[in-house]
Amino acid sequence: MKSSRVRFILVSLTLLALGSILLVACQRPGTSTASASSNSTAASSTSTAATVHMGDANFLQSSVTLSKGSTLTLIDDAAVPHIVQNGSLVNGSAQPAAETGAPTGNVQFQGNDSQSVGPFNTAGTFHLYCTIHPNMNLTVVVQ
Ligand SMILES: [Cu+2]
Repeated sequence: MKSSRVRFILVSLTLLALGSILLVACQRPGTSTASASSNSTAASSTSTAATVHMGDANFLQSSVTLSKGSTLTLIDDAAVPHIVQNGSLVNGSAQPAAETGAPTGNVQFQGNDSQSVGPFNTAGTFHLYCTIHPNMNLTVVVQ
């Protein structure tokens, strides 16, 4: 009687242990993805909803990192218009570009407004500039 009871307890414990191992194994893909994306958030401020502010004649940061498929929100903090498009300014002269995966066309700001740009569905490095202001460049890194 006693030995069969001990055996029953041992079998139950083994099943419990196996069950919890299986649970951990099943959760592993989700947990590792979450920790990977939070790591990159800490390292380079990767986000699914990145935001860059603009001042009187500049972007308030020179580069932003987005995760693939996400949209960039540009916020005009000044009462000044901006016209943002693909390309860059080199020594104040406009070099329009047509980078594959970059947004096409102008994104226009009247002042104290915001627009979303994208989505950026291709990984890579893209360049945006303002056609009004002579040194207003933004590098967009999509990962
Ligand atoms: Cu501008």
